[in-house]
Amino acid sequence: MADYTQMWQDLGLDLKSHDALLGVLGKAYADIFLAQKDRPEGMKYFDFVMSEVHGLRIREIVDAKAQGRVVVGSYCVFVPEELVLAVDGVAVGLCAGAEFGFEAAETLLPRNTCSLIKSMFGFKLGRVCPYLESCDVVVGENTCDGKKKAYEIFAPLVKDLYVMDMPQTKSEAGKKLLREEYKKFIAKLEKASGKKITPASLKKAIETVNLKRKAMIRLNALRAADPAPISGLDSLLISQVFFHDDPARFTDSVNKLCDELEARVKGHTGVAPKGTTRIVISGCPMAVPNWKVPLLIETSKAVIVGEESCVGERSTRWLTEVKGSTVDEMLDAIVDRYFSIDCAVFTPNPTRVDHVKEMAKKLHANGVIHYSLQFCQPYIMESGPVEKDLEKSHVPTLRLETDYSGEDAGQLKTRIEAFVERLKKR
Ligand code: BJ8
Repeated sequence: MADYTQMWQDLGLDLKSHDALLGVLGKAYADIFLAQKDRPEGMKYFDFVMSEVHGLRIREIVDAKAQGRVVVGSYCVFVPEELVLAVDGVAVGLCAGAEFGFEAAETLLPRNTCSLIKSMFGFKLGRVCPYLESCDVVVGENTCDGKKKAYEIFAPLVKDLYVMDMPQTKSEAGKKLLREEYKKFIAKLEKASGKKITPASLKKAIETVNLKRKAMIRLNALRAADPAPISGLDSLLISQVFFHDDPARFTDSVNKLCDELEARVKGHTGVAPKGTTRIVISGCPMAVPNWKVPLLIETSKAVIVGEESCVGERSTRWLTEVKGSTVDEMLDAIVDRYFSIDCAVFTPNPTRVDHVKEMAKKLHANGVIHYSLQFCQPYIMESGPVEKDLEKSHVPTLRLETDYSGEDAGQLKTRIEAFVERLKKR
């Protein structure tokens, strides 16, 4: 990696802590990802992206800012990337998946807060995230109670926190609220960027994001093959990169990888022997560099073939219909698309378990591992009924609750291995 010290300094990063974080991240990446066997050649692009995750991509974002483009960060897949692109902005996902700065975070938050929220504070208080420090606007969303209240405390820490209200029910009133909030968000984006959204700019943005999602749909479908042509770890990594890479370049790289995976499927080659136990993961999002549970699964003689998560199919399965000739008409299509997302903050939320079942079937999974972060009420609460429903449908399910620490790795590994054994005996 080139020397980016000046750029990091200009962004206000704490260079010492940042260096330490990059050191840990680089080692973990080599141990977890580069050590895998039979990886597709196409993963080289993603290895490069990760080696430059705080370097080249940040340089691109800083250059985009210098050209007058607005940088908008968000913590949730309910924030429409299409609207950000329509003002020629740069959209970046900010969720963090590392146990960093938790002590500082706990001076502002209760200890029993989920790791994702603590990490969001830890990265800010420790000044180690160049994505967050590059943002002109940070968008919060009133989804779970944890985030909702955390944004009140987060607001004074960032330059411009814009909070969007979110529906909690899949009702007509809920949909109306989402539309109103997206309308207000358009006004915010236009003000922040000094650019107006036009039918042409919005149509182009919808098409760009659709292409990105289509590439992920193509990738996810290829994982139905046995042997699995790509590991769950690599697939998760791609889903994580989805949130901060340049959209067109990302789409192109995923499609090139898919060409290679198609050849693998035809040639019956993969990352694990044919007949390896196949798992679908379902639950909370796994933000980069949260690779703990997938690593434990894939080192327990199993392969992950799908992720029912916001860092996974929940953010890619729906496309926005390209229809209408006015911004308002196109916004209707955007609202339709986003209102389909079945996050556990909705009550009731029946389509989510249907999607888990559908994924398990189409990806020929032997079982589902439900993953919840500790103190995440929506997903923990939902995990009981989801497990019951899946087991009733003859889909064996294991429920895990964990955090970002490595302390429970041994215990989790024992449970995962026992579950894989159970699946083998069926
Ligand atoms: S659409 S899943 S990205 S809200 S883990 S902070 S829910 S207490 S992240 Fe999410 Fe949007 Fe929903 Fe997806 Fe709260 Fe749970 Fe923490 Fe969570």
